[in-house]
Amino acid sequence: MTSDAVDGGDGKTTVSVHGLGYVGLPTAALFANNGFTVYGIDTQAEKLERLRTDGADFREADLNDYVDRVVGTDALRLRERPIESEYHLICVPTPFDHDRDAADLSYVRAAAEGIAPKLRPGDTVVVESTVPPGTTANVVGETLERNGDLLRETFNLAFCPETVLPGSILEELRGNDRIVGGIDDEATAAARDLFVGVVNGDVHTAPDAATAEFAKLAQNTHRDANIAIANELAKVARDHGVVPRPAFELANEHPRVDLLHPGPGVGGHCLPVDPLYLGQHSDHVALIEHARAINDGMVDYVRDLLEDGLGSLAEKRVAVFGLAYKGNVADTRNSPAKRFVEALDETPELVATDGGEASVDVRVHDPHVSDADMALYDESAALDGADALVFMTDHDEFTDLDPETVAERMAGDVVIDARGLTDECWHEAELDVRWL
Ligand code: SAJ
Repeated sequence: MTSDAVDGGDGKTTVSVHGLGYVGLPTAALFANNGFTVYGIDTQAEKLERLRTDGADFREADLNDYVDRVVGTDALRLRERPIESEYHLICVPTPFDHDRDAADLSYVRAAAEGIAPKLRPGDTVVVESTVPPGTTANVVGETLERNGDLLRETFNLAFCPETVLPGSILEELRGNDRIVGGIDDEATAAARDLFVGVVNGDVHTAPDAATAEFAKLAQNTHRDANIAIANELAKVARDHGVVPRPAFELANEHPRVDLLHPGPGVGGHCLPVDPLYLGQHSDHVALIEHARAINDGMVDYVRDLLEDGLGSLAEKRVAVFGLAYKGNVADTRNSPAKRFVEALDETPELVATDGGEASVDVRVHDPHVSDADMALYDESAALDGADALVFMTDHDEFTDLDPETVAERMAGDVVIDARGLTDECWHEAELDVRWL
């Protein structure tokens, strides 16, 4: 053992988690809470310092406790540089580079470069970041070999996709089934051994790493495409004068029909991006790309509904309820609500009643979001005197609103419900509700 080859001093299995973001931090906490000695590696010193002093910056109650219990203890040791470990989990971001039309694998490469010199025969590297099929064996495998002393046959390399669902991170991390696929049977078995120790779900083995990588992308692509058909059918329903959601509920009475919920589009760190990875080495993605375009186009559709309701946006006050990408989370990554607000703010050529230039006064309210780079209003400041109210996120707080009170507080009567939060009572309160 070299000077920095720490085994926790107590014979516990050592796991290094590379990248302490939305996926890595809960993953590190999961292992640290289950009897492993965990090294939380992140290249950002400020992030580590924040973790040490303030604990987790997640806003999910259960998860905070779970993380706080181990941060700063011997179970979870925070470090800036890689260290020798039996297992290395790569949990770094893999954003989509729209200019190159390809996944940006620079963080994955950098993590592998850091791990390579610390790798010992028999150690196991597991990629958790979502990547195009072939990345684990080719990009990660080659980077590890090139930057270290070991040949691929001497260490284990596998892919095991993360299953983090904002809003239920802890529950799903512990309870979901996992898929593991190694570059050979030994690697698959080594990665499987690790996860069976911490998850309650089944750990399924894939024939190879590429199959596991593909399966992860297929899951999120399936969901994105199913949301797209719900969105398209909602628009068609409206063209026929049919309110979409009640019609969907009836359609779903069929045992083999399960329409998802229409909405203002798809946000978050996974669904808007993962389907694009499938197009990297394949031309057979017409439906997948079309589904992406339908979901991205929903922001403009909601904007059109609003403009139809108000006649013109000029000099109007619009209350937007919800900035997070989905209900009951504080996460605004790729949020359709954010794009909607930006589109309203940038509405061109609005003319005031006196013939001058006009703008639209957009007031965003989100009880879950506090760190957005746009101004946020409390409920009254957003709602009182508004000409229109738009529901962009299905937070529980919004379903508790009383339509009679809302009607009294607003100056106008237009309500655009892109999330199915309101019912007939809102019409009875003489509000002009337009449902998606
Ligand atoms: N949405 C709809 N209609 C629906 C369902 C969702 O418009 O019927 C929208 C949401 O409002 C949100 C977006 O889709 O903007 C995505 O939300 P989500 O809850 O479907 O999924 P994510 O992105 O939070 O997490 C997904 C999950 N994948 C699947 O359900 C297949 C999660 O299990 C994965 O762990 C996660 O991606 C991931 O990390 O890959």
